[in-house]
Amino acid sequence: MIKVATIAGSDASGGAGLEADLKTFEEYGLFGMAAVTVIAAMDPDNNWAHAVFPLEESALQAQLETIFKGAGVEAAKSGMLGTFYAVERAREYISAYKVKRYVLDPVMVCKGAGEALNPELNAVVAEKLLPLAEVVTPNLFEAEQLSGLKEIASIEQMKEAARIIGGKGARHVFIKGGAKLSSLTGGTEATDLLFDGKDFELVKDSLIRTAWTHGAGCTTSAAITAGLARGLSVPDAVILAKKFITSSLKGGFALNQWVGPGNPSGWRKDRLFR
Ligand code: PXL
Repeated sequence: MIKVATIAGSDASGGAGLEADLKTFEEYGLFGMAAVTVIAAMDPDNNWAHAVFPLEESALQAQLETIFKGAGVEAAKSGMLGTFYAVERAREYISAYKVKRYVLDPVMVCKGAGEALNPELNAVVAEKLLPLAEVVTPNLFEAEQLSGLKEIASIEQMKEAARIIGGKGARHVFIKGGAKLSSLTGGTEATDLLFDGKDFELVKDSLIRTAWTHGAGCTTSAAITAGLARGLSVPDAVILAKKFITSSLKGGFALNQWVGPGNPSGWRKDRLFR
């Protein structure tokens, strides 16, 4: 059995966070483990406002011991970390246990929540975690924050951001232009960019026009992690993850009036009922 772990927040609504990660690992036939950093809950009586409850440091550390010392992993990802100590503990365990296939999802926003989360953490995440990352998976907003570029609205600007972020230590930078880049450029496909420190590769798939995208970032980085755990190269893991997220978005649905998650099991329906 191939073991894989996520260090991430719990999204009680099930669409993002470690719930999305574990569902995705399962679809790849892997054994998923999770260290919870924060618990996110949403208020049905107040427009689905997000509340984030950090776990105390000793509880996080005990989970990291369980996973990295107690079991070992082929690959790991981190998602929402939420506190300075979670960033530091993630760094400590990923480096002490020499997790080479580490995917950094630099979660800075939640779709629907509207505002940036923990902006004070971004510089620390960049400094401590980018140098460990086999792949970092920013969306356009996160790529702007990590690169310092004001606005990324074209493939050329994505390339420039990727060069800057690669210069901060990540071995591969995967910037998700997705539907947002299409709407900025009038493109007809969802286009992302992979940079390996030298060459660029555009990664495209059909644009799924949907509002039900909650958890898409988490699912994408989990799928890349899962592919790496299975021994795929980074480009192959990214291309497979792109197909996976397209199916997941096709399977998206309205959970309620505020939010709609993708569905990581969407690819099975696609395959069975094509
Ligand atoms: O989609 C970003 C995200 C990541 N992790 C957790 C979340 C969210 C957004 O809601 O709740 C735990």
